[in-house]
Amino acid sequence: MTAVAAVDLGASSGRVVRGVVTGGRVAVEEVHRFPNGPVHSGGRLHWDLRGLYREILTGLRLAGEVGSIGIDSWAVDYGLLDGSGELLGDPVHHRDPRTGGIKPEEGLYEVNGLQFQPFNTMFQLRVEPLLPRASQLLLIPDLVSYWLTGERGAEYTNATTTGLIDVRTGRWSPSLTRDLPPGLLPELRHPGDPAGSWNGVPVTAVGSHDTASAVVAVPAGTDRFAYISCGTWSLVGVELTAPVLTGASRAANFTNEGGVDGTIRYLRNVMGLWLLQECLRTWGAELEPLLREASNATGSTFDPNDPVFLRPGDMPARIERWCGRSMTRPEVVRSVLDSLALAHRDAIVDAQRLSGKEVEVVHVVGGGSRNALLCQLTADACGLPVVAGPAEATALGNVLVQARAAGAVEGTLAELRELVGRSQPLQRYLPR
Ligand code: LFR
Repeated sequence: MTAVAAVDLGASSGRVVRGVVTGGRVAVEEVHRFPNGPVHSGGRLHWDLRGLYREILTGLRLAGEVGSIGIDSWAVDYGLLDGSGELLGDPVHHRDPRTGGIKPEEGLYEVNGLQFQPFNTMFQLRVEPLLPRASQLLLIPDLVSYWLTGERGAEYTNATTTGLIDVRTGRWSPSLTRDLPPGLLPELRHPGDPAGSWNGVPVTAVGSHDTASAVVAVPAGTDRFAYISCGTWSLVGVELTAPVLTGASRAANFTNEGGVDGTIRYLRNVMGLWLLQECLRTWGAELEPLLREASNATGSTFDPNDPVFLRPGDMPARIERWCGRSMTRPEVVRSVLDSLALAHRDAIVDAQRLSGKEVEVVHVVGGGSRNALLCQLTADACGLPVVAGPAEATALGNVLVQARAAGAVEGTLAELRELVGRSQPLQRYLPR
């Protein structure tokens, strides 16, 4: 089959990947990678989306001849268009403090099923000064898709992270969108749907929420698995066929995000490798040597989900303050990994308790699957085997959904996952 191109924008880097599905195997090759991160401007944290778009175009040219293009990114953030389709200002970053004091109202969870995160799109819109001038809102992958094709739509998996979708109907909720300008939210489209074309190449909607794409490529050989999509965030949970909307689930801050093929991603956001990324940025240090030293260091544990860790800034100082002691760099790194492993365990225990789904293996996918110490500590904390890899799960999930839409591969999610398991090197960690 012809190759496809996957555009995958992450919070710390973006990439364009060329993927091929053939002979029951899937392979991806990175053709272009570029840095990403928060940009301070005008007193706000933004994304430089036009800069990213330039890199995406470079990547698509480097990808050569492809039969389809699919785009995914982090969730929640958006661009606003004016009546003539021009972008009104750089998209604001969800780590900007503008939604700091916001609280969810009673009854919200029962409608949208979403964990409370102050940065969910619906809360950002409450403090959005550009809203009166906006005629349409496009989430980040939909905005990139619009720039490529001139066509607008709202891809469903990512749209569920806005907080404005009714989790029972899978459509924009009339009650939750009542106060928004009419027509602000585009028509929904679903993974596999056509989404226009760029220079004659079809653009295909994929699980445009990066976590949705990553979960497609979890190489599970059983239904009884938990996943950790481990990157800037750790997204920890299970896959369900129906949402859990109980009071206990809301209190545990579990989210019911829309997945590919009508699944529910029942998960909790754990602060993830952001903690380490910000430590390294503060120190101006490299990860590898510190990880080696951290394997013999003694850490302290802290709650990685404490909101004090959400914003960019001096992370080691915040961790030391939380733990009430000063630490060497390897000790800080060890504290982060120990604390993440425990938070992974708590989320997996809670997911099983709240959903009734039993888990016998934990799959770690994404960049964090390369962190052997974190994988081992997670296996130890969970008392379950951890299967680590693929690191490129998001790009693989993006590629597979495009390949399936193009007819190059058939199958259910379970079959796509088997195919990933067959094609990608995986590492097993047994609990000690
Ligand atoms: C991961 C992710 C999470 C979402 C967070 C903010 O990259 O998409 O799923 O909660 O970023 O968008």
